[in-house]
Formats: sequence, structure tokens, C-alpha cells
Amino acid sequence: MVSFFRKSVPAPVVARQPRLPAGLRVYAIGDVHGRLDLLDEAFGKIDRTELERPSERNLTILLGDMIDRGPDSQGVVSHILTRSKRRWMLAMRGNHEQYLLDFLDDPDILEEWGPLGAFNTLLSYGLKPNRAPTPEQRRQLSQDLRAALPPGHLDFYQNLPISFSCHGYFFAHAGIRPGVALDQQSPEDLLWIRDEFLGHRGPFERVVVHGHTPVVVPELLPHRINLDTGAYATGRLTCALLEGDDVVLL
Ligand SMILES: [Mn+2]
Repeated sequence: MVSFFRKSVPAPVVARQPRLPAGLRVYAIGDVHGRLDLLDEAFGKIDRTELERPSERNLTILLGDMIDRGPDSQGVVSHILTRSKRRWMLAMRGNHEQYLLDFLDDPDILEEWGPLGAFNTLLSYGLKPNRAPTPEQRRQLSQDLRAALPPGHLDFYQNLPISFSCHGYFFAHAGIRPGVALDQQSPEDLLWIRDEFLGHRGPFERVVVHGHTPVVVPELLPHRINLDTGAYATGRLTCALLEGDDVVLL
């Protein structure tokens, strides 16, 4: 557990940030990693907030890595798809969703993906993976996964955006490469970057809202906001409310 977290930069609960237009509220949720129970709680908090203090328009953004590690990736994706029918939702691509897509075309990627929590995702889709599959078993699992995906799931994975700009904010799963324009960022960096991004003191073109690297306490910095609190291991899933120039943790 000790090496699991990066050291958090001490952060206030409320930070001043770019200004969203009046009437627009954004809820941003960190890495869910198969914890349907926690995602359900977060949606409940959002619903209560909207009931108590309704906004004109509100967008919920999931920062990627909805799947793997935790017990119910299939349930998490189904829950997001269901909620998307009645709420404005944007689920973003994380490196784990990319692994799933890559696995459908290249079964051998399971050697890399497996140790990162893939088996729990395969189990959640009703597969019975052997923990050390042979190349032939990997090919079979890949075909079986494609066949097991419920309606809408393949489309969901294929259409997850890799970045999203909203007024002064830039949303991406892992972060950005410092010194490279936002519209020139590589998918590799947006899905995977850690040290070069996290160690950069800013400023960036926009405030980057991201997950990917677990921290004990969410980081609300002037140039970036990290909402990954390692939900699958800690039981803490972070949801931030962005409104006007405030950032508030729910
Ligand atoms: Mn990640």
C-alpha cells in the first residue's frame, strides 16, 4: 500500500479555478476501476446536490479507467450507459479501456493487461479465464469477450474521447506532456503520462483535470486537479463539482 500512492500536495477543499459560464455545472469523477458500489454512491451525491441546488445544465465527466481491478466492470459500464439516457454524461478513455479494445484485436496484449486487473473485467463479462492462459487460450478469451459484450458496450469503448476541453479546463485521463500544445498531445501521453506531467509546476494552457495516478488526498492545484484516490483499494471515489470559479469536493 505504501508504494501505491504518490505523495499528495496539500490542497484546500475549495480552490479558485477558471470560470465556467453561469448555469453550467460540471461533476468530474476519478478512476472507478470496477467499483459499481462507489459509482452508485457518487451518482447519488450528484442527484442529491441537483435536488437541493438545481443547476440549469450539468455535465458528469468520468475521467477514464472505469474498468479493471475492482469486481464489477461490466456493471459499471452498464450503469453509465443507463444513466446516459437521462443525464448529460461524458465517459473518457483511460489506458485500461484502451487495453480492452487492444485485446479484441491482439490477444497477446493480455500478457501486459492481465497483471493490471484484466481478469476481474473478463470475469465480470461472464468469462472464466485461466490465470496463466496459453496463446491459444488468449485467442479464445479475446473472441469470447467480443461475443460476451452486451449491446452498446463495444460502441461505448470505441467512442470514448481521449480528451475534452471545456472553457478553461482540459480533461484527460493521465494528463498532458508539458511544452506540447494541447491540440498536439499524443494519445500515448493523454492515457499514460505520469512523472513529466506531475512534476511540472505549470502553468498549462488550461487547468488539466485528470486521474490515473492515485493520491491519498485529491490534488487541487492552480494548474491541475487530480481526482484519482485509488477507489478500488481505498473505497474512496472522488467527485469534484466545478461551478463558476469554484472547485468543491463532494
Ligand atoms: Mn490509468
